[in-house]
Amino acid sequence: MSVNTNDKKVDAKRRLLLAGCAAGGLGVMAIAVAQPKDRVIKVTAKRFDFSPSVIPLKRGVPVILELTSLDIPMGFNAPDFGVRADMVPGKVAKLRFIPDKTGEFTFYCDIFCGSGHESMSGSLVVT
Ligand SMILES: [Cu+2]
Repeated sequence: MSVNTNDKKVDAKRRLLLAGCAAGGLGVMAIAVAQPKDRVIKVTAKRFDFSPSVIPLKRGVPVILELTSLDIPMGFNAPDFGVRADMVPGKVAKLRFIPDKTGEFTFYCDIFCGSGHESMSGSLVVT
């Protein structure tokens, strides 16, 4: 008889343990859902500027830049984040990265596109 009651106590403890594990599992799922999603920002180039020329980003939040040119082939180069891509009319280049530092960082055209090329730049503002 006494063995039976002990068994019941053990069962109750097991149930508590299982409930705790289930709750813990839910917690993990909630964290997974809360992961930052990729932000998509379209950037177009034309002689001799980028639109937008100032791109606000969040540190740690992955971003995908969708890059295209409206007239002639250009380049997009953001050396502070080690990324670059060609911007070709009629095509969209995707550049994904995660800003890992805050501040203002220059990006610029790195394909010679005419006499205004030297001043063709913009900034990534990471907060
Ligand atoms: Cu250029």
